[in-house]
Amino acid sequence: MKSGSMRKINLLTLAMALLIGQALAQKNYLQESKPDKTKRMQWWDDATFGMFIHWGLYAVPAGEYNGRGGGAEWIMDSHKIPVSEYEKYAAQFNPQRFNAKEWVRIAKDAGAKYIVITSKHHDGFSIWDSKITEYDVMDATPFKRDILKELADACKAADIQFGLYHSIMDWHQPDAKSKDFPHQSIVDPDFTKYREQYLKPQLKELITKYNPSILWFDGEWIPEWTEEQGKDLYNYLRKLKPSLIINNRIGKARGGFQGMNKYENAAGDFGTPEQEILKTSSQEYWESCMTLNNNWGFVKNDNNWKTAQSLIDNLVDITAKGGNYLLNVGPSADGMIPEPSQMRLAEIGQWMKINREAIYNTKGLATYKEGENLKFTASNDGKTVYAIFNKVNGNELKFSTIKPKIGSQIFLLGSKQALKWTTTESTTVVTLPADLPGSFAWTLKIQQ
Ligand code: H79
Repeated sequence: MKSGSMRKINLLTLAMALLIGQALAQKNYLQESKPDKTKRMQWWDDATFGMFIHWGLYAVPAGEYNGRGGGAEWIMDSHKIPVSEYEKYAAQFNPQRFNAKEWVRIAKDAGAKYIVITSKHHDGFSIWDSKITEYDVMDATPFKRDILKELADACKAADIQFGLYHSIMDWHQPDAKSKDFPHQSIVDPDFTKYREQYLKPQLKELITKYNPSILWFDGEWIPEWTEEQGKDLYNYLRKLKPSLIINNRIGKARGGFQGMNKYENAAGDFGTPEQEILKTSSQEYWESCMTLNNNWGFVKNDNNWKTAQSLIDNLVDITAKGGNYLLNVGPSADGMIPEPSQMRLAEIGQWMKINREAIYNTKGLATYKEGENLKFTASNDGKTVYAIFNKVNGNELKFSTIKPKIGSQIFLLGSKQALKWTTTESTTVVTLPADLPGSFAWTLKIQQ
């Protein structure tokens, strides 16, 4: 039998539990402390290099509609293809050569530490087994395999972080119809309904089923989407998975293709320059996403491939400015990452084998400017400086913005011999070996 005071204590405990529960439920993830954010972002910041994958129904037309070229993942819009027409590509989507393990191997061998794949692009097609729509790979295609499940599993097995790109704009959901795309003839769209009964449930499904580490939003610029909705979504998602890392396109703060925020206290964890690299470092986290040729989605006639040299130069430039590099592949409708993409990724991987130390777990030293051919990074503890150069004049490398301490040892990554160096008031001169290891760019490791 309980005494009166016991009952009081029990009631008090219950009331406290309810209060705590409520506080937790209302936790505002937008007010995270700086140390908490630093901790959450650490693996991502250290990873530096990721592989983006744009894959969906648009791989079927591959940049051509009714004999006319133009458009890749935007082909539905470029040619004003009606929804009922575009839907027919689903019947042709049967990528028999798709092999998740192979894609993850390609990413890992390139040195990528994470992948981000389009769960749904602007065309609205879901490449996973979604219970919320039949416009997905299971119900609408002959392929009937859960692409995201296979990739999430392969990533887990290979210790690669798994991320999902997700378009807020959706050209297939009638209620998501935007004023910006008037060619979809839908009367009375209900954007709130799309948001609450389609977008959020699909994202919840993605988080519960595939446990992504990153959510990468896009298509946020339609006028129907607001910063307030972005903030609400941010809290909703972090509550489902507190460690999630989410890009700034969840809200409205992005200032065009340069990708950084136009105002303070916006939703999202990192800026997203698209097809460009910041001029210098930033106080904010950022990631440049870039293509290997001209397009994100597969386009059969797009042969404008970047050279391995320029890709590695970009990686070094971005790392030296403290950013991440998200490099895209657009697999074809048979499930293959294009051969020219594979070749370039493999070249990056070869380069990474020698120079990885200067890239991962580093911070950028963008204030040290020595022209376009010499960039600096430092180990997270600041004790080691890396000087990465892509041009050699004779057998000497000279620099003046960084002065090695007396007694510092200087090595070339990929060779064991300590190098001779001298320094004057203004300039340090390092004598390089006759044969440099590997190609494209080389790294001096300066132990301070
Ligand atoms: O998924 C890839 C592209 O399909 C998608 N983002 C990458 C990662 C994309 N690239 N470009 N666009 C979409 C076109 C968007 C152009 C604009 Fe705007 C939207 C011009 C004006 C509104 C973004 C926001 C650029 C300037 C402001």
